[in-house]
Amino acid sequence: MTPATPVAGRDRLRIAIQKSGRLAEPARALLASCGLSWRESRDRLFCYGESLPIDLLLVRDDDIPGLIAEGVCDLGIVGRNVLCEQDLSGKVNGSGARFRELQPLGFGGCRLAVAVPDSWTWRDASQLAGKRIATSYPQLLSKWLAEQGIEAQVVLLSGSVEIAPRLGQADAICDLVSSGATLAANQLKPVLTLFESEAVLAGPAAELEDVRGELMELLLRRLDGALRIRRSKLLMFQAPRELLPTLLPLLPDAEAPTVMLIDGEERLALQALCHGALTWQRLEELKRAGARGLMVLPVEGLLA
Ligand code: PRT
Ligand code: ZN
Repeated sequence: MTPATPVAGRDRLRIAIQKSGRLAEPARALLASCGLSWRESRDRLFCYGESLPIDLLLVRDDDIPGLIAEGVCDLGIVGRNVLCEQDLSGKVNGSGARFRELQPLGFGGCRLAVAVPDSWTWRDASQLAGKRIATSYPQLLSKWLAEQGIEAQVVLLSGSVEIAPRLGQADAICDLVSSGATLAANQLKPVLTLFESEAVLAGPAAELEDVRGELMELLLRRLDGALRIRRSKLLMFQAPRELLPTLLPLLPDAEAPTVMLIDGEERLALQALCHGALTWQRLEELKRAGARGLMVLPVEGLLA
């Protein structure tokens, strides 16, 4: 593989995303919310950017770090698990990091966990010593085992890892878990979390110097806005004027709220952009503190 040097003459930014699978739709939706649109090609592997010179390459997620490292793509949306596993294997092979995480994207959340048969009485990690552990993430698992000082046999499987103990191929597994339903269906229980993952925007280890660097900056700015919008809600309510000092501390995640006096200045109407989750519990707490007519509205656009 050649290092991440820009391919001469390319003045369009190219982003690799998963063609199909868990991250495919959310990745496209996120990029679309940044104002990108594309013309689909007939083979559906390449999408030509129409609103901006930013094209999509639709590939398998495992290929994304390599495509960035080779300079075939400038950016990619991929699970942190895939990025770190391949980063470690690059380091193990002596070639060093050629890609890096630029921005977590807030979807595709999961964790890499060790799971053991339900029948095990679990105490601690030392029980893994001398055991066979099946995984598709040999680098992340080996690194963790080395850090813990545990000697165990890593059994590399490319798929269906959770069935390995029943087939007698392994004693335990190390695999991605989200709901945990797959583990439970295979009479396994998660006992340790090695690594927390989510979809991330990945880019080359070195900065892009040409026009693509400017496009990347523009995209990162829009992504930042789009991600903030996803987390943000507009909260509105009314309350007696004198309750403001009690109500404001209940809004620690709000940007400087707008407060208007109404009803002959007896009452206030407040609106605040909140960046944390506005749960029922929080709304009930505000109501108990005197807020009335509480309303939570989605935010369509945000420009600081
Ligand atoms: O075809 P391609 O190679 O592109 O896709 P893939 O089959 O390798 O990947 P895909 O689409 O399954 O996953 C893409 C990425 O989604 C992963 O690299 C993770 O970053 C992320 N992700 C999030 C997950 C899960 N959640 C997840 N639950 N990837 C896999 N799983 C597996 C899990 O291991 C279990 O076997 O899904 C199964 C169901 O999980 P539970 O815990 O909800 O039962
Ligand atoms: Zn894959």
